[in-house]
Amino acid sequence: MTLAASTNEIVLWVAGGGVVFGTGVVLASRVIARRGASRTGDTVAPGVDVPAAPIAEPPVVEAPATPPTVRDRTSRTRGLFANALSSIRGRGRIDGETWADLEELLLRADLGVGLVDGLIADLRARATESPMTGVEELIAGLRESMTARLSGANRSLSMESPSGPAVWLFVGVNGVGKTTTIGKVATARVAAGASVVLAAGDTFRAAAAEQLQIWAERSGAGFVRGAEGADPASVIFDGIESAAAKNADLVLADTAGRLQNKTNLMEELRKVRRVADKARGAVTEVLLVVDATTGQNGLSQAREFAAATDVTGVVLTKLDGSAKGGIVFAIETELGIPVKLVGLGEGAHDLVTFNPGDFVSALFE
Ligand SMILES: Nc1nc2c(ncn2[C@@H]2O[C@H](COP(=O)(O)OP(=O)(O)OP(=O)(O)O)[C@@H](O)[C@H]2O)c(=O)[nH]1
Ligand SMILES: [Mg+2]
Repeated sequence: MTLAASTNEIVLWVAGGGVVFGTGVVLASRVIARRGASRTGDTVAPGVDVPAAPIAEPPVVEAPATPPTVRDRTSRTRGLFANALSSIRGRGRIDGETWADLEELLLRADLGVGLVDGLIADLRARATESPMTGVEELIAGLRESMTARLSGANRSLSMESPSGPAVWLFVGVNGVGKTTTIGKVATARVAAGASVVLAAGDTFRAAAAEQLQIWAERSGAGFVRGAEGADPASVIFDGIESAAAKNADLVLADTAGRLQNKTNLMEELRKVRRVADKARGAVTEVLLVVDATTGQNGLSQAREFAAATDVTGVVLTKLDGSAKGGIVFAIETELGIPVKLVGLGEGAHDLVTFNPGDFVSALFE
């Protein structure tokens, strides 16, 4: 038996044991991974003995008196901007180094080469058209161009289902924060008076359903799960049917993390979507969850997911721990998918609607 400890929980691996909940203690069984029921294309070979993933019990965080803000929680990206802008201001005049500093700042914040080139070219064109009086004008110009790149997107989340509950499907690669985001969305929607059901469509990862169940209990949402290894599409279908029978407003469907380059798993997602549409409800959002700390890597994942499914919006998680907040600009301008929600921490209330004005001011002020 091995004992592992993390900041939020203690995890005990016990041979052949069941799952037991205690105060901050989760016991998870060691499992034989997917004997005979393995998903081809996944990284785990059939019949290989691997430890079950620990149940990622979400930390209990008291509801804050005021909701978290992007400004409070994005200190790493803001720090990057503050340092670069202060050294540009310190030099006082626009010269070759100024342009190089700006370019470096934008690249380090992970806006991506294409977008950075575009922004710098815009600024240079402006400077040529009417010579800039000083660095403040240059910085203001950059801020304006960046704001413009995020304007006009429709960031609303639709609950318009002609009959039955609206269904929001959460997709993305492993560990990006899909289940946690569902917990946060459930918390907010239940508090706003909606009747919400969580459907445990991640039937692959051991303990995934238990993790979602904890969120359902904490948020006051209903919960539907299937057997481990069951077809995710049928579990989500059952979840929608059960929600429809209870006149619920919203189903939040979890899915297993998957690599975007595994075509069979992407096909499985399409099937989930088809089957969900056949149930007594309507898929009104397919939300791609992207981890902001992965920067440009997250962008290429987003590109593949968008090609495989009709993604309606992005949830950008872990912006609180990332210096790569510029990925917001890259996702929107290069993929044309609106960032709708932003994750600012691990707690139930650490999710906000993305507001470009607030975000850009947080970077520049
Ligand atoms: N700091 C921070 N941590 C987050 C955020 N969102 C999720 N996490 C953490 O990221 C880790 C993974 O979250 P999960 O919700 O389990 O991710 P997932 O995408 O469901 O993972 P799989 O189901 O394994 O694919 C957990 O430790 C979460 O607490 C966020 O916005 N900020
Ligand atoms: Mg999950």
